[in-house]
Amino acid sequence: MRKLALPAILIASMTGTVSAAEVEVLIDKNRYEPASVAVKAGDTVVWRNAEKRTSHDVAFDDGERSERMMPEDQYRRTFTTPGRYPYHCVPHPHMKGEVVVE
Ligand SMILES: [Cu+2]
Repeated sequence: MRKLALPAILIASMTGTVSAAEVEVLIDKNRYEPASVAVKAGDTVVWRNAEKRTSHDVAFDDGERSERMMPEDQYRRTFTTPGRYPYHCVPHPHMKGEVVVE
């Protein structure tokens, strides 16, 4: 049986060492879960509103802010600069979370 050569692009994707990760934060019962996540520079954090009927948002101290998220809505932010990124929910100020980028 003749052996087929793999396309170069497939080999590159199999051996690539640069792999940005995606980390999920659920929003449920008026909490971010987990409230604190640690990621590496280049990673993306995805917030998903898992409530049945409550809308939330994600508002960072640095000014970045999601749209109002209805149930099942998602918001994603990619972090390229190391640091601490605290955030809260504007309609529910007691809801707080933090992303630590290493
Ligand atoms: Cu909220």
